[in-house]
Amino acid sequence: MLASLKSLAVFALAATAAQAAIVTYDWNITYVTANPDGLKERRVVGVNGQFPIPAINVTLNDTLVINVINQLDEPTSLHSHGLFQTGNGQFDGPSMVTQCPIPAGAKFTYTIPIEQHGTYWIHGHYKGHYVDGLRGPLIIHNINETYAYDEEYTLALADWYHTEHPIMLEQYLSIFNPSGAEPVPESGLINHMTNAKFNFVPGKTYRLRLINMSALAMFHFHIDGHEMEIIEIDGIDVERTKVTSFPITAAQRYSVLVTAKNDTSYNYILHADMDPAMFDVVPDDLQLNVTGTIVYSESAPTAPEETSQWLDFNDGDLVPVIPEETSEPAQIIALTASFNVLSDYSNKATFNDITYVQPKVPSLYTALTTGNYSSNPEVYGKYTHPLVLKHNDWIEIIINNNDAGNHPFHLHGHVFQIVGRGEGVHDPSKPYEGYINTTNPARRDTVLVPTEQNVAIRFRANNPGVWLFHCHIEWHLQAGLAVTFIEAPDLIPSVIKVDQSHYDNCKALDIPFSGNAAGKEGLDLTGANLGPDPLPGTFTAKGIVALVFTIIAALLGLGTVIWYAREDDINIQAEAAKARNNEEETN
Ligand SMILES: *[C@@H]1O[C@H](CO)[C@@H](O)[C@H](O)[C@H]1NC(C)=O
Ligand SMILES: *[C@@H]1O[C@H](CO)[C@@H](O)[C@H](O)[C@H]1NC(C)=O
Ligand SMILES: *[C@@H]1O[C@H](CO)[C@@H](O)[C@H](O)[C@H]1NC(C)=O
Ligand SMILES: *[C@@H]1O[C@H](CO)[C@@H](O)[C@H](O)[C@H]1NC(C)=O
Ligand SMILES: *[C@@H]1O[C@H](CO)[C@@H](O)[C@H](O)[C@H]1NC(C)=O
Ligand SMILES: *[C@@H]1O[C@H](CO)[C@@H](O)[C@H](O)[C@H]1NC(C)=O
Ligand SMILES: *[C@@H]1O[C@H](CO)[C@@H](O)[C@H](O)[C@H]1NC(C)=O
Ligand SMILES: *[C@@H]1O[C@H](CO)[C@@H](O)[C@H](O)[C@H]1NC(C)=O
Ligand SMILES: *[C@@H]1O[C@H](CO)[C@@H](O)[C@H](O)[C@H]1NC(C)=O
Ligand SMILES: [Cu+2]
Repeated sequence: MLASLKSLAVFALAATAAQAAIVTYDWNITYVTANPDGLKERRVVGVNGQFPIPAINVTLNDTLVINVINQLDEPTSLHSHGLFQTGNGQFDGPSMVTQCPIPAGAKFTYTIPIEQHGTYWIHGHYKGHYVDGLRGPLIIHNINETYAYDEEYTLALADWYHTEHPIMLEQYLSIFNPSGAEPVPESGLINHMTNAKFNFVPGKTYRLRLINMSALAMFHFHIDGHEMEIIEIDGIDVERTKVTSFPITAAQRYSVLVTAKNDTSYNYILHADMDPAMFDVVPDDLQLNVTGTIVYSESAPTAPEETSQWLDFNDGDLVPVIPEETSEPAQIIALTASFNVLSDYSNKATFNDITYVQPKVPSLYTALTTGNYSSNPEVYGKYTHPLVLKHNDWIEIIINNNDAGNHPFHLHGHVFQIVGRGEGVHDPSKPYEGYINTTNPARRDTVLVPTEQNVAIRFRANNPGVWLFHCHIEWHLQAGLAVTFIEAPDLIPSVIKVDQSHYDNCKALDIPFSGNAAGKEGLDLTGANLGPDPLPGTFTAKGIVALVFTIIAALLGLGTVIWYAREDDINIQAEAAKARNNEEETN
């Protein structure tokens, strides 16, 4: 059936060749020097010597071709966030999941048939390249848009750090950071600027496409003097919904329609307020409230600034224009997210006590090369946290957030329905009680699960491939908050075709590209990458640090100076966490 679907698609492409175009971008991924917040010049990752990187602009049914030359001094890869990549999972992008990364100096071409429309983004999926700047809009126009508007603007919201990601990552995951405090950004930016301007002409209707490209921050969006109507979330058109403000978490997208005023007597501020609840420490000089300007007339004064109310807006209330009914799940998977100091003494993230560790062979290549072992989760290695899904089953995932922070979870290769929300960690031995909506539920690809709450999502396993499911706070992904869905593994070899150019990446980097997670045959996993495991008993973070330092100090014959310095840090973090909790209570 899949084969015939595929040939149908090829036929349709041929039949409509007049409209459907091949849109090619040549992207040299390069280091660039930039100072986007005007506070510090630094090295960033850009494209063709430019930063911010150029937006990609295509139309439904086009084929997007990106010719990459990696001119960095380390490997890289690109993920087109939110695209289904049906039968095309070899181009999804996450390093060591669906491909070997592109080596320094190498060329690689992503070929992506466009089967959706709406607002997406493209970003690096190798280490933290996107935090260092490799992130840009990927806008897909519909052949006929669902809603009429005159003009459109894209607003890429992002947090910005003055330090390069690898340096911060090492500190974040070090044993000196047992509480897992994330690096706090120095700035928030709109379109990688501090003073973005958007020209409005009286009477016209504008579509604003908002993309949150943050590594950490959550924003609340609001425009002085203007009402907004939400019409799209994560590529899904929704019924017009009036709002004065809404939150947008890392990796989510919203489109809003805004009707311009009838006169040009004022210009107006638009606000993207970063939510400090996500930050362990809020430095005095951090500008949490990022602004831009709606310009009616260069000479007009700015309308008095409003303070927006942050609304407790529920994306589950948004109604998709094209309904999709849900179905009773054939498989229910409960995943509990926690952060703990693990057996390597660093603070790591786990789903059901497993922290994600990359395999030696990209998981997709394991699915392609292990024959009928590919349906056995063991071949993917315990620490990729493989979950095998049967073709066309409805899958329900109950995501429990057992952590003090909020987490935006993203599924590759799908949109999912938001069917339930509840308090606390759901007990899997009991029936789930949090169902809120099984009638055309809201669909999207990234959902926020607030602290100590759970969310139930559903999707149909109709896209054979290997799809990562992870927290989109980059720090948390690096800390291991991910699982791997192995969807319809029996069909993967007939649906997904990987050509030599993919394996050339592996060869150049000396990465094996067949066999199980250890690069061996059958279930012989000797030599597979292993992760740290939960520590036995009830170690506290502080107790562990004290223990580690006692050992290190003894081994190195160091005095107590460093230890006291670090203890101060820990106290500062504890104070910050306390302040944050108080703040959350008063909100
Ligand atoms: C777009 O592609 C789909 C399937 O590939 C096809 O059914 C549809 O007719 C195409 N639309 C246009 C306007 O070409
Ligand atoms: C990319 O780099 C190559 C080799 O340096 C150069 O020939 C080419 O013009 C560059 N392309 C773009 C789009 O900058
Ligand atoms: C994007 O493409 C559309 C349709 O092809 C075109 O009308 C529009 O001007 C393009 N926008 C940008 C920013 O290139
Ligand atoms: C788009 O709209 C035009 C004009 O109304 C119509 O002729 C065409 O069939 C529509 N195309 C699709 C794919 O709906
Ligand atoms: C983007 O998402 C992050 C993480 O959830 C959040 O802290 C930040 O405020 C968001 N930004 C916007 C503009 O919504
Ligand atoms: C602008 O003027 C038109 C016609 O007078 C009116 O229908 C419309 O509501 C006005 N729009 C706004 C945003 O005030
Ligand atoms: C940011 O904006 C919010 C909402 O308008 C307001 O409550 C808060 O005080 C502002 N924060 C700062 C630091 O200005
Ligand atoms: C469920 O979603 C539908 C459409 O998406 C909406 O009309 C309805 O109000 C929602 N019901 C509940 C209980 O949220
Ligand atoms: C696996 O496939 C081989 C042939 O390729 C077959 O002989 C064997 O019985 C199969 N094993 C299982 C468990 O299906
Ligand atoms: Cu997270």
